[in-house]
Amino acid sequence: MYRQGMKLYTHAPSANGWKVEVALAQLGVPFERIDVAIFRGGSHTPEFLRKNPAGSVPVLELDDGTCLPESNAILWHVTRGTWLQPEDAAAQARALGWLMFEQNQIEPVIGSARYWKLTGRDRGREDELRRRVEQGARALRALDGHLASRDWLVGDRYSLADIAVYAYGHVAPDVGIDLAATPAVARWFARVEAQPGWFPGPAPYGADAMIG
Ligand SMILES: N[C@@H](CCC(=O)N[C@@H](CS)C(=O)NCC(=O)O)C(=O)O
Repeated sequence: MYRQGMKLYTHAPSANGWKVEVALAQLGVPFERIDVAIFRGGSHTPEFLRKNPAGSVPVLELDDGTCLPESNAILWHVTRGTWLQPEDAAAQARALGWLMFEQNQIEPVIGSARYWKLTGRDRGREDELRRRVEQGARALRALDGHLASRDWLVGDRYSLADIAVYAYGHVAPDVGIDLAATPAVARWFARVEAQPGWFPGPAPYGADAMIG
């Protein structure tokens, strides 16, 4: 069974890494977890860059040495053929659409703004921070419209799409986005958190992440 030897290179404060860990936990798939000290250059060593030239976590290394970077690509791979991935082609395309929405409108928007704000990188970037917070609030309003009449992002059950969008979506209050404006999103966060095997994440940033 190829999954027995999987290694996940990650870092606890990364919600991208958390996505993969929670999916593997909910699927009951064993893996070796390797923490990469990304704020001390751990993801830019020659050895790590051979695993992911982009120098970022998470990376999933399969037991044959194949390395898969990009959290949502990893999610897609580990959920293939499982209850966490829709079966029919149109529903799979819808799930992919949400994974792309997350990488366009959530992770580089709410995720980046939160990273700057919580680690002291917001100084000198106040206008850009404000723009990202506004863009993140708009993304959550779009999500709210979708979730107003349904429980889950795709079809009628929890899937990898919910995991991906929740990861950096649910930390929106850290950048001052008020969830009272998006009640359907707030209810959906609670439903995600009630799923068996769910655990809280990401971990708080450590002292090594702070500047200034
Ligand atoms: N689009 C990528 C983003 C990965 C990413 O930005 N990872 C961050 C942690 S959340 C990282 O490793 N940063 C360290 C670096 O880029 O040097 C994904 O979804 O996996």
